[in-house]
Amino acid sequence: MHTSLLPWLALSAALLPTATAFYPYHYEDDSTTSNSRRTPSSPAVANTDSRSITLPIHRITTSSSLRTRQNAYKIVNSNDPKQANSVAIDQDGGDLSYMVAVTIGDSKEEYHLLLDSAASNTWVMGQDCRSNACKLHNSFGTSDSSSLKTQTTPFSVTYGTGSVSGTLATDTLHIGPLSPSLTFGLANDVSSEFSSYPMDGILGIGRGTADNIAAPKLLDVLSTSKLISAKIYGVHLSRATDGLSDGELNLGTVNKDRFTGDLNYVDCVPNDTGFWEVPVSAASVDTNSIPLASARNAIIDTGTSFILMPPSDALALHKNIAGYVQDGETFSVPCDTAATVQFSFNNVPYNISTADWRGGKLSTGLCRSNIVGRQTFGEKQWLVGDVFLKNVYSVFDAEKWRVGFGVKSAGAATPSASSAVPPPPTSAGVPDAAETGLVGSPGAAAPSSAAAEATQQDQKDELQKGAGIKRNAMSRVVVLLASSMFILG
Ligand SMILES: *[C@@H]1O[C@H](CO)[C@@H](O)[C@H](O)[C@H]1NC(C)=O
Ligand SMILES: CC(=O)N[C@H]1CO[C@H](CO)[C@@H](O)[C@@H]1O
Repeated sequence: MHTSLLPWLALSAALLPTATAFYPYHYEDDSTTSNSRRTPSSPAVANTDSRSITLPIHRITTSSSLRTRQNAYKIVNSNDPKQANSVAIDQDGGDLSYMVAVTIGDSKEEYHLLLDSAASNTWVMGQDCRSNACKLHNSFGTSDSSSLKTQTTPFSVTYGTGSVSGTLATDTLHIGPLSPSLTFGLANDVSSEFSSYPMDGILGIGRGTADNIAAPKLLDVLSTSKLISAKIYGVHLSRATDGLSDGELNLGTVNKDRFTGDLNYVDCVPNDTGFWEVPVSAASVDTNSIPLASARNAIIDTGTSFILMPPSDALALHKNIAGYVQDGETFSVPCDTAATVQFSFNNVPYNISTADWRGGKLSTGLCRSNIVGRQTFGEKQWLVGDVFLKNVYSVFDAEKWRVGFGVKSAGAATPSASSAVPPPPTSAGVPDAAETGLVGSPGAAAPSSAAAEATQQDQKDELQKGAGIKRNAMSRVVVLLASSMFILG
């Protein structure tokens, strides 16, 4: 994974301005390869009774040697939501990947699928997949579920650095208390980049209509099978440092306990992309509004970790942060900055707390900014991901094609600007395959033998340790760009 940035940029540029789905984004540091953080040969036994500890997911060995695998990716599970028709949103412990655990058919195995609001493709790694990424993850197939109906219809999703392809299949998807029958992709070929992320597949909850998986979309299926009464969902993302493990996806209705006051609904812009794309009425740092040449839109994407905007916009924003330093498309800022970044929708301002947009500490003594200067799509489009979404309760309304934002209720803690500088979320870096023999998740600290005993305090301790790893100033950026060239035409 020690690929230089330029090829990535070139690839992503070549794909512009096609639509995307999945845009996890993390910094990669040269100095962070740490063998000690990974002991893939001795995974701890998962305590499958608890939803709130760090679980190494353990693939149960079956007949085929191909399937002798052990999934040691770190997942921080959230508690089961109290509201009906809801499911926990888990994460990687570093606020980079938000996932929903599902089971499929009569399989007892859990699959963690990345929650992707920017596309409607759903796929899971298949049992016949021989790609390295599949060997490292939980895979699914006919030996897992007797109700699985496979097809020969191929699907393919092309990413900036590779692709996922396979064939379609139909089975019952168990998502929280709901069990729709869904046609999804069974991936037989998965590019190596997926070795770096904990998810076993992707759960597409975008608005896309044209799509490379030619089957009814999850929201439509839930609606037509009368499992939900409205095509709407609400998202509350957990913040790892809050330690609340309270991420939740509310299907068919919103969770009124998650926000105060009314939802601020913003109509999606006319589009042909299938994005949840809404106009940004203003952006500011503290009280300084950021001068923008023209109106900007935000693509609201749960599958994107950070906030990506065209370079000139990112520069204009950071110019309002005292002491910022630009390094190509990335920026760093003094770690003690108290600047509050605000995005307004329908002229209602939403704070992005400092602890969210300000990332981990670099060896320069500065901290990264999680707002990156990269044009992902059009020059007016910002890709607004989890760094923002952690600060609001968000509602995706496919009945009226609008996105609602709610101010989070007390109880959903908001870190103050003065809270401790968070450790770099990718403290493990991406392990060097040559050294570890395994390419793993950026957040995939190998679970200790006492993982079954792990508590949130343990996780915090581990994160603190990660913070102590010497950082290399010249961090690089690794991007997995999902193109919907085939998805959205
Ligand atoms: C947003 O940030 C500003 C500046 O720090 C602060 O004055 C204001 O109270 C914050 N608003 C909310 C709702 O937290
Ligand atoms: C607001 C909105 O949803 N506009 C359009 C988005 O794109 C689809 C497909 O082209 C249109 O049908 C919507 O009207």
